Amino acid sequence: MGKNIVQKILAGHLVSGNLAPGDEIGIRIDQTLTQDATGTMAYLQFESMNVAKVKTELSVSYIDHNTIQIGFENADDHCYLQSVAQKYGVVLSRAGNGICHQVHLERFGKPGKTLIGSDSHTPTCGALGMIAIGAGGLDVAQAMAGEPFYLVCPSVIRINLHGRLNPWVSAKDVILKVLEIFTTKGNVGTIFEYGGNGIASLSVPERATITNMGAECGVTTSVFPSDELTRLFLRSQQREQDYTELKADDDAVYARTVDIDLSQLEPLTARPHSPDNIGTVRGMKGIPVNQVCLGSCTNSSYKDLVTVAKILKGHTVHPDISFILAPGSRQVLDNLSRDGYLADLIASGARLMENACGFCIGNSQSPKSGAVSLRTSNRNFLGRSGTMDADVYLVSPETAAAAVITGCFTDPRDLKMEYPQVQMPLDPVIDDSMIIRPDNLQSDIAICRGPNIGAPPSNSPLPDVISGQVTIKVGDKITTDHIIPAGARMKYRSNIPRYSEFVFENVDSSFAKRALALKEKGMHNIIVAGLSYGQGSSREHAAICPMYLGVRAVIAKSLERIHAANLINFGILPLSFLKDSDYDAIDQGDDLEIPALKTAIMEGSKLIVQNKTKGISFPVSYTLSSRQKQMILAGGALNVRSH
Ligand code: MIC
Ligand code: SF4
Repeated sequence: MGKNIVQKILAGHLVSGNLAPGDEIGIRIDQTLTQDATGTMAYLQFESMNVAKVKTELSVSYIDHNTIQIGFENADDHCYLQSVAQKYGVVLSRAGNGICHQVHLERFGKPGKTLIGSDSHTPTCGALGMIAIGAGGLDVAQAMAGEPFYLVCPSVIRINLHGRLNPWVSAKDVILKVLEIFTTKGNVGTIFEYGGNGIASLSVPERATITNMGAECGVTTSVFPSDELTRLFLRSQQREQDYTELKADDDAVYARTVDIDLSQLEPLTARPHSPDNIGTVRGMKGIPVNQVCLGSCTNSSYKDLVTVAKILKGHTVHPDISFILAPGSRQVLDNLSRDGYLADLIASGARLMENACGFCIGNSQSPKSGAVSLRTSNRNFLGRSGTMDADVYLVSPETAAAAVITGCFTDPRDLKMEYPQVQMPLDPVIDDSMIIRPDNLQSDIAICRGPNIGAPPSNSPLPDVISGQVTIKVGDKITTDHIIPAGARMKYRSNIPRYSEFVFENVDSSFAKRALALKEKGMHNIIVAGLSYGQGSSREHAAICPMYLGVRAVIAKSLERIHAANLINFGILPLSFLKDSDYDAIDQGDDLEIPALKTAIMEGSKLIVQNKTKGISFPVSYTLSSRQKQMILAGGALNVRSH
């Protein structure tokens, strides 16, 4: 039986388990990436592992998220990251060099390799034919220490792209179509593998838009074959030597196959407040727009930005619109500038931001109250822009440009203009001077620890009885942005006690105080949730901060992959309801008890939750490998290591 691309790469990296969907496997990791907002915690954890140098082929630390530097905290983090990278053999991409996924695609990703990154959009590099997976910082730290990365062996869904996109329809519309088909829930434990004759017209950065936003579906990753276009891209990056061809065997088998005819697609948008709330741009026609943000790790390649520059040439941004431009990398910005397109964008009235995450994570450019904001980024969760009552729509660069001109939602096909067919440059300017490679000769590097750098968090072993209260009951699709907001709060990422004050801030601002008060009384906090709990980002703070507040269990209808792994890593028990009626019967404030935990978990037998307030009990399920059982019992992965 032939192999698909996923099986080929996983088989070449397998260190434990069998490649049978649903089984836990361990894989060797060739490359890691971290970004600053998750990186400080990852490196603090790495330091506690007492390993002299990273053991991967390549580990890169990016500074791209917290670059606003209001107060000393961000700069303290940057200084820590630079010194720790130098000491442990990690490559550092300095602030100003660009967003991790875009830079990794350009400068480091390699077909056939494995990559894990402490950011949920790490799958972007799947565009190069890698298995690139988002994970919590602790998993990345362990991979840097040379340990395998463990995951549930995914089942592979083949997505066949046929035909060619029509003018004004682009890669963003493809992934929005995929989101319409698969939605943001129910895809845990699967990988999307792309194929079909349609991929021959999609350049690597266009493929990257598609793999990037696969993260919104909750899949483990997405992957394209490595083909002639991959070779051309790598050649343009002056690294043709990194190319290897990678394709599925003709008789490869898939769990499911889905066909998308590219020629049938039209401009689409994800409406507020979820990336799977898909509608046509035509259907939104005429809605007044207040802000347009172009950039993020999803759509800020040279091609994306030149396309917009060409559409906007000779136009001035509509008076009602604030037009924000954040290029994905310094390379993109440099080439835009040398080729004259930056001048065109500035002439049109673009407000040029740093090539960093910026607006996408809500730490700048929050729109006005009640605004309609069109963004080429990947997430439009309620409040993520920093403005609670803003309506954020996700759109392609073409749709964004159309609104910049007209001031309202406009199908770009109605612009009555010839579509600018932009090709990726074959010979862009490459300048790696903002990348610091570790100097192997220096071993006595002092780590820079400003007052914002805390200690790696710790938990106590699992008690035999979880006895406490449902401190919060939430509904479906709770994202990690709900659990622990980023934006202006993100500067406290390295200071757990301070950051923990904001847990569930936008859902129930009294949560942190109530949880801490219960903890001080010796009671445990329990979170009750609906479907797809922990969607979105990989931030392990969505586990660490609740842990700090004394949360010992989450009982949900279902949990998303990265968040469930993060909970286990920090000793919080992820449990699932067996029946929706059991979820319905619980109220916030109910006293719960889960007895005889240790033996039950060791034996893998079922757990019964007693609702003391209601006088009822119900069974819950859990899926823990023997490795994860050890972690849960010890109170987290770091405790297992120290024993
Ligand atoms: C995001 O897009 O939400 C982030 C910010 O990049 C996160 C990481 C983080 O919270 O630091 C992600 O996607 O994992
Ligand atoms: Fe940065 Fe936004 Fe991409 Fe996250 S999704 S890595 S915040 S640009």
